[in-house]
Amino acid sequence: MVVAVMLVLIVVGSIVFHFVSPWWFSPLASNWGYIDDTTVLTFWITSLVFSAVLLFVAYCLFRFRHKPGRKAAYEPENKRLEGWLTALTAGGVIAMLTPGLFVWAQFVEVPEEATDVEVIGQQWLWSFRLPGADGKLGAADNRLVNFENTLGVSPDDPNGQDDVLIEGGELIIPVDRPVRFLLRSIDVLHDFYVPEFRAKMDMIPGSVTYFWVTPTQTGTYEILCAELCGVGHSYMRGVVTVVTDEEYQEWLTSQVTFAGLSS
Ligand SMILES: [Cu+2]
Repeated sequence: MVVAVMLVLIVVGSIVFHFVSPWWFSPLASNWGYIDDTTVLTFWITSLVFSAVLLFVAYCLFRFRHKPGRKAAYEPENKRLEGWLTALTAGGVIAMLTPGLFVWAQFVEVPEEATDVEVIGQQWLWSFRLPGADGKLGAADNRLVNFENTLGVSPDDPNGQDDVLIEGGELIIPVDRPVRFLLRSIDVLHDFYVPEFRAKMDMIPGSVTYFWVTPTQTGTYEILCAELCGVGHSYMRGVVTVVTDEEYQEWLTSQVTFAGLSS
């Protein structure tokens, strides 16, 4: 009986906690509201199942509690019940996975007009490279990394000469424009994550991963590393500021280019 009451309290407590909890999504600042929708749907389905299972166990504990002389009925097989439970479970899993597949299809399809911005992760700071006036990023290779060329930008690629390099500083991007983040790591695994954008991706040394996002709100957001990358992992934070297009153009032209740095 005590256990049955405890189970009911756990269900009630979990629901109350869900609604009064201060730990909820940070305000959305990108086009990825769909990701919130799929998360909320998963919450609904898993909490319904969680509550149903616990309340059922509590009911059974109460209904079939010990009484002198009462004997348990042995029923190892029940085809009908098994059929029902299999169908319900399959339905729940499909309901959780299907919306995710639709969102994923959009997530991997980068809009043609997206601007490339390179993000470079290293123990334990964030660096960025933005295309200059030509709108194109030059080639880069981790094998070119040295003390003068810390991000490994190819000095021979003409497209890279006007690239803007920001080492360990603040990333500025324009609002309402799709951005494709090209993600590189020059040492170990990292993961570029801006909670307000609701998107993240692992960065793998030797390859270039990517995701795209359209920031929809101006403001300053924190960049986190979401992949354990050594003792400084929790300090690996950066800042991205989303500004209006005019502010962005003004800021971009005031930056030093790769050619300017190497001359
Ligand atoms: Cu990291």
